[in-house]
Amino acid sequence: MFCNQCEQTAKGIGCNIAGVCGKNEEVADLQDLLIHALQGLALYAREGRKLGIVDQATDLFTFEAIFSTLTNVDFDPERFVALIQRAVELREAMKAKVGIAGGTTEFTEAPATFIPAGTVAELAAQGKALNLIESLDSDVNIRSLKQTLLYGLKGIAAYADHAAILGQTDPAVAAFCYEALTALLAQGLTVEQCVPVAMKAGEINLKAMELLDAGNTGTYGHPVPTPVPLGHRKNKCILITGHDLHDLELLLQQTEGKGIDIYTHGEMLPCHGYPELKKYPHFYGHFGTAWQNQQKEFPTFPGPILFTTNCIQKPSEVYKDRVFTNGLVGWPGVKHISDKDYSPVVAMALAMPGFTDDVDNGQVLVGFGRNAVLGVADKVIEAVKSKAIRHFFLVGGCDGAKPGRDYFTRFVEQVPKDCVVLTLACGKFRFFDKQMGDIGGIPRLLDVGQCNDAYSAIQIAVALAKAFDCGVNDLPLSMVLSWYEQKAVAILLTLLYLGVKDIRLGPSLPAFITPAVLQFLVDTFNIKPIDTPEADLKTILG
Ligand code: FSO
Ligand code: SF4
Repeated sequence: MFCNQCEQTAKGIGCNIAGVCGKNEEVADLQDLLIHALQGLALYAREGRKLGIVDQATDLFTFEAIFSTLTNVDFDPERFVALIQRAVELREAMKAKVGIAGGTTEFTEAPATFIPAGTVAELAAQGKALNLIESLDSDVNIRSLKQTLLYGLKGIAAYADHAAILGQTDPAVAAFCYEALTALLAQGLTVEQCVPVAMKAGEINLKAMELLDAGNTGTYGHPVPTPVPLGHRKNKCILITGHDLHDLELLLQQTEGKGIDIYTHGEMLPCHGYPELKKYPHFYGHFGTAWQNQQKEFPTFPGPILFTTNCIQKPSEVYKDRVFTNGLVGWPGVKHISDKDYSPVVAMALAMPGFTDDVDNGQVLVGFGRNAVLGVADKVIEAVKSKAIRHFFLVGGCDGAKPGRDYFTRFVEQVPKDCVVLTLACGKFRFFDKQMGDIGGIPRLLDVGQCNDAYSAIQIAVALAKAFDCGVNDLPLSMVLSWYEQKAVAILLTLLYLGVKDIRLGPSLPAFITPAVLQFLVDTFNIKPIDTPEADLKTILG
């Protein structure tokens, strides 16, 4: 195996024996084989597009299959076997349609004719033989750019899948997925050919995030500022984690009137701000912090835990029998719900003690999506003009286990009192419960939402730039971003596509970025690695 798609990759180079995330060699090889199989499907689907053949089921499968290979989503080999076989079935079905329509069906690329082996071990051997990453290109810089595209694609697929679940699709997103998967097969590309495809990935990701925003706000309303208890109350309980709002809604409906409180974990925290979710009286509070602390935090939760999407870590024996996976998430030996019927989760919650006392641990405020922030735009603009607000910082992105991530806590702690911090994604847990006060009624810490709500943050920046009649880069706004997995790569590509400059990135730079590619990013976008909070604040604020 060789995998370096996430920030915690072994030795900052690559996982080649087993994943730091818990992914074993077999699963890594199967994931590579799935990408290969999808490239075969993509060759025909791209051809089909030219002939007006669009198959929504194939598009959705492609999103799901790519999303399954994203960090911390699915660790179950059996599920990858099924996905590989399905990719080949869909490839053959698309090939037949393209043939009937008079299109090209003779492709010489290996994925076009790939035949999956019969057993899991044989399939893993097929995946291993691919040397997927090395085979992208013999030139390390082209390989680096292609990896950037592949990982950005994984993020796009995740957002597109979330949006599709809420009925929001755009055929252009799947069309790009096919373009990108086949572009990865092309040999001998130049930097000049690779960079526009990566920028296009940023553009398409913006589209995918816009669809997801429309799905979330269209279905559940625009988030409104909402206090969320961090303690608990005496009652039976279920913990829900991941990112999926639809799964949460179904769980709320299926637990209504049953004497069970629902608590969010990790990236589900911002869900408390959505009117159509917060209306349920048993949607109570938030438990724990970011994904990397689940092994430490889950043992003390006295109820079952439902995973909707990433990030799952190897469950310890202490709480493994209380974990349920759902949707694309999988861990071998963990109960999986494939039909959205959460009655086994409900039954377990009722059989368990639940919380037996009331504990007040304070509260945090969520719900500052674009609608809420721009609803007070006049106040914000006035505060900037009167110099009551000197600067905005967007401090967000993924959390993770690396020690260097305390940079983000220290950064926010040192942000001067006349500045406002916007945050999103699980990186916020480094400082989410800090009492930062307000500036003339505007809270100094504004939670925009999940990583999935990066679109909202972008819209806030664009609206402010319009109000001040300047570009986003001219605003008193600095982005200090933390990355961990591939949705963050997609968001970064979107910010670069939008021409955002001077982004600070940490805690370390992606292992798949070569020095030459980094130099290109520095020269073109002035991206910089984080330094110390003191030095960065000094540079930014002059
Ligand atoms: Fe965090 Fe995990 Fe949301 Fe990522 S939960 S790390 S960017 O998957 O998705 O922010
Ligand atoms: Fe390693 Fe990250 Fe890949 Fe897991 S996803 S194998 S930790 S690089």
